[in-house]
Amino acid sequence: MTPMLVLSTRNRHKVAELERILDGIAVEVVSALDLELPEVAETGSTFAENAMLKARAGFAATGLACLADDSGIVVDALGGEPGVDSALYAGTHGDDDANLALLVERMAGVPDRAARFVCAAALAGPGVEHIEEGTLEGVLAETPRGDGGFGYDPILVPLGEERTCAELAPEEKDAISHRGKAFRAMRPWIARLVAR
Ligand code: ITT
Repeated sequence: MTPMLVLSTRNRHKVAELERILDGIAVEVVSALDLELPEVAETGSTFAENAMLKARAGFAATGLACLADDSGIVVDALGGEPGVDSALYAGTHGDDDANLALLVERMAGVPDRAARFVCAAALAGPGVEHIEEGTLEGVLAETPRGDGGFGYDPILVPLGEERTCAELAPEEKDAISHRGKAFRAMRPWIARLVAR
């Protein structure tokens, strides 16, 4: 029987990216949305803490090995904001359009445009807890461009690119993204866990 792995996220965009990034691992992936798991309070002060809170909650609720992602955008000129609060920057959790609009407004005319996407991936399963992190360095465009991806993708231009993340093909984003790096580093841990 194929082992099951729970993705402890309620964000459909993340589920789609993670299914692509984890493709080829011999596990059947189900999401917190599929299982209708309750929302987890993100009370940690770092991406890693919040990712592990979500992974542990998924493992506790299902008894199945569980992967979670906590991620966001860190902007130097804003002292690291919105950071772990990226999903509720403008006040309503997951309102991508309002969050993006607020960041565009706060960064209007600001010369230092350095920013990065950060992702902490957490795995919690029987006798195993592990964290991997990935970042994607870039600069903020003045005006959002592109309709791919989600969240802050239309404003982050990866270093060495002229396009925003929302103008990249999904596979191009996966190859360089914070999420791609963190979850590819997690693959051997997942493989070891399901091989037991
Ligand atoms: P779960 O907690 O259920 O996984 P969430 O959307 O609430 O879903 P987070 O708390 O990790 O997830 O918040 C992540 C926010 O950071 C998300 O709302 C996006 O606005 C932003 N974000 C994360 N990854 C991104 C990416 O690859 N591209 C653009 N924005 C991203």
